[in-house]
Amino acid sequence: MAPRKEAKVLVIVLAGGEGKRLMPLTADRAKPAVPFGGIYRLIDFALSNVVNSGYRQVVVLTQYKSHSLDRHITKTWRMSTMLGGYVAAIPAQQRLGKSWYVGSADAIYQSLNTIRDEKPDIVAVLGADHVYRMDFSQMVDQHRETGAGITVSAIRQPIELADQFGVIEVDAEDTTKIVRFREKPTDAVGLPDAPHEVLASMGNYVFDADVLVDAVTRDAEDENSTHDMGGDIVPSFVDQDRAYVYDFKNNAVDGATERDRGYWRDVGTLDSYFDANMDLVNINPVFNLYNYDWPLLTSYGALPPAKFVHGHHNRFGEALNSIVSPGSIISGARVTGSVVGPKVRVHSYSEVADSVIMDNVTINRSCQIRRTIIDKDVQIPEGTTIGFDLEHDKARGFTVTESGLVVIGKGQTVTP
Ligand code: ADQ
Repeated sequence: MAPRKEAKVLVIVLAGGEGKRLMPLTADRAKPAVPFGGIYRLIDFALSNVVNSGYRQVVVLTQYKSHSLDRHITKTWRMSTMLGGYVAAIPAQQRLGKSWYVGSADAIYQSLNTIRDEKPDIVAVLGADHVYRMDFSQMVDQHRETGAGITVSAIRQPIELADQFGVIEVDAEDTTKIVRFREKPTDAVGLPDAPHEVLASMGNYVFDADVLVDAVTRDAEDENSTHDMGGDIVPSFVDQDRAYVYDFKNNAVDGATERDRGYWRDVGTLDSYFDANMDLVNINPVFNLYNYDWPLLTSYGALPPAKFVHGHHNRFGEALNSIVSPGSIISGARVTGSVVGPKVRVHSYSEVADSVIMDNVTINRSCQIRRTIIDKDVQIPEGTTIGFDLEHDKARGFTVTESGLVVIGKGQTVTP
């Protein structure tokens, strides 16, 4: 048999998410631009997966507070131009007529000129705010083999989270076929072999290009539609019996270990965002940043290496079970179980535990900080305690989650 022609794949990354539940981290940036793991932004995971999957034609649809996202994409991802492709950010204003779009299907509809210009065979539509490694070419291969109208990638999730996801029910005989898809149901039923789990859509879809063009064009003309990929487009393919599922557990990226295979986190809330950061500093991490066979690409400028300094009165500057980014200096202070971003200073007699500290934060002397997320450009004055007296933390204007996590917004003024 002659080998099948390689499909020409265009990737559309949906990066317009507002991320309300991540406030204050999304106060002045889109959710895909939220820093993660010290030197990354959330969108870097999706884009690294795209590039590592061998795809080079990528458009990123942005809208909400997209300034820092656009800047990051331009700075980090222009190298793909050198690889004979492009990663282009298209803000909502540059698309058809309207200055703002309604739902994710409308975003694609307004960008159809890109598909017409590129003439791809296949379009992969991907979310931009999950932490994972995935080889999309394996999903595209399955799509082409089954002849599906749409292929949706899916992973099992606890049933309590069903109302945050598109929930998939498959045919009992042919488990790749979707028989029902409901967006964020509040009455989901567990899986036959696992009553406490549901099969959740990961928000990644593969289409034949002409099928996608047709689907979003019809959807745009439908006055009853909310113009949402999960809410409208996927169910319309299920109704036509043309929707298939790609099971993420079959995906294998180069260099994956038994332990981090199948890792995928939706970081939609402050607690899940924090937990996913903590996954990185686990002694035996469930998400392995050090897999150089499937590199995670990003950009943080020309910064010097992190430094650990012997501070006052024989205090060692140290970080244990932590990751520390370039440009940071820990001097006579102790950091444990934490993710430390670039250009952070931690001064003598301070202790930081189980926290996420972003770029350019200064923690002055004799501070005690635990279970706290500190966004960029915050100055912590000498002798400040955070994360111990949560009422006091609230009174100072910090966000405190139900689980007792403290969050300080970008540039927020902190009093001791
Ligand atoms: P949600 O993430 O809640 O659920 P949505 O808010 O539409 O759905 O976000 C999906 C992606 O599109 C995100 O990457 C987001 O940044 C982006 N986005 C949102 N609105 C956009 C817009 N108007 N224009 C451009 N981009 C936009 C989705 C699916 C569920 C699935 C979960 C998995 O709808 O079925 O289970 O993702 O997390």
